[in-house]
Amino acid sequence: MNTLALGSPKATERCFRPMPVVYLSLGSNVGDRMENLRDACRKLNQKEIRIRKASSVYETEPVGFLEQAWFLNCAVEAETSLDPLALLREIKEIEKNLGRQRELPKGPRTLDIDILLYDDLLLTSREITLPHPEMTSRRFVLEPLAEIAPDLVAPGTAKTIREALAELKDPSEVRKIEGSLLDD
Ligand code: PH2
Ligand code: MG
Ligand code: MG
Repeated sequence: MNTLALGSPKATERCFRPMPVVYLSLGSNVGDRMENLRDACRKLNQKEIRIRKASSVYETEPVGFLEQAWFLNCAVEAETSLDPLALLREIKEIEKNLGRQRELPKGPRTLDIDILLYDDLLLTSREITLPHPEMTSRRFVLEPLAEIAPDLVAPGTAKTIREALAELKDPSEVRKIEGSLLDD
């Protein structure tokens, strides 16, 4: 076979390899929470990140540090050409631009974007752990995620998101509210 006619394997790979798919959890409990989430989606789409699906928005009881306002949370599925650390850097930039300061751990925040999953990657580094170590223990993460990816199995686990949600012990309250992030 004339391999030259097909182009180099590298070029072929570049054409056909699907983009990595990531799942993000977004949260806000300071200021105009809905607008902060909308703004976050707009800004993500301005980077090398394409949102493909967004869950409903949920009003959620604070977990961890209880003396703070309720959050709005949602989950999104996106494609990105960024590697995990480059994605994390862009996310930090968006959080900073939305007025987030480094506050109390688990305390109030204008915008928090957490990378839950990056393809099938299992990664532990100083900057990031994938999958997000607390994703399957938090109702405010799993309920929105189950809406957009119920059959997904996180790498390193044997359960779908739907099953993880059914077995979840977290008693905190999570209520779906009207309006989607993508109604603009
Ligand atoms: N984020 C936290 C700590 N606690 N609780 C809710 N309900 N939603 C959040 O997004 C959240 C939280 C730290 O990032
Ligand atoms: Mg967080
Ligand atoms: Mg965070």
